[in-house]
Amino acid sequence: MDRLYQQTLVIIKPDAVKRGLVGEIIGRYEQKGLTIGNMKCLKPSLEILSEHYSEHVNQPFFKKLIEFMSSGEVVVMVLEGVDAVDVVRSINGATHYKNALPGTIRGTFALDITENLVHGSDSSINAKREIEIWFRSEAIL
Ligand code: IDP
Ligand code: MG
Repeated sequence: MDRLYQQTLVIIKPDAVKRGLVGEIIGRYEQKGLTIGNMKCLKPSLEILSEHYSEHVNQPFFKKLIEFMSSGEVVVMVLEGVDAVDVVRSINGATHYKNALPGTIRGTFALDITENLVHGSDSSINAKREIEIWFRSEAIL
């Protein structure tokens, strides 16, 4: 398989920020060799979260997810590197804490289905879509 240089979108969720795990989580991506292309801290609106999670709009957990994600500050990052999309998701671990392997971020720190510390794009196409959503209004400096 070819090695693809990719960008992916990571969100460090409000539970991780409240628990003081931002440095620990960013460190795991950096140790793997991924680099930070862009990064900011904000309290997301319901509108931007609805757009980001539009694929889940009909899921029973949607409202709880959006409320949780808007409950505090998050750190939004573009991470770059070889196969960044899949590498980030393997560092993050499985969505459900019971399935997340020890050593992954969720396997180490999560005990809740909703509050699972991190988001990582699930494909290169979605990474592009999500980067556009979260960073589109940036001024060109
Ligand atoms: P992912 O974050 O691993 O890509 P998705 O299936 O895209 O997982 O779900 C998005 C987010 O919605 C999850 O990270 C989690 O916070 C939340 N979520 C997913 N499934 C459930 C569920 O069954 N109950 C409650 N929350 C869920
Ligand atoms: Mg997902």
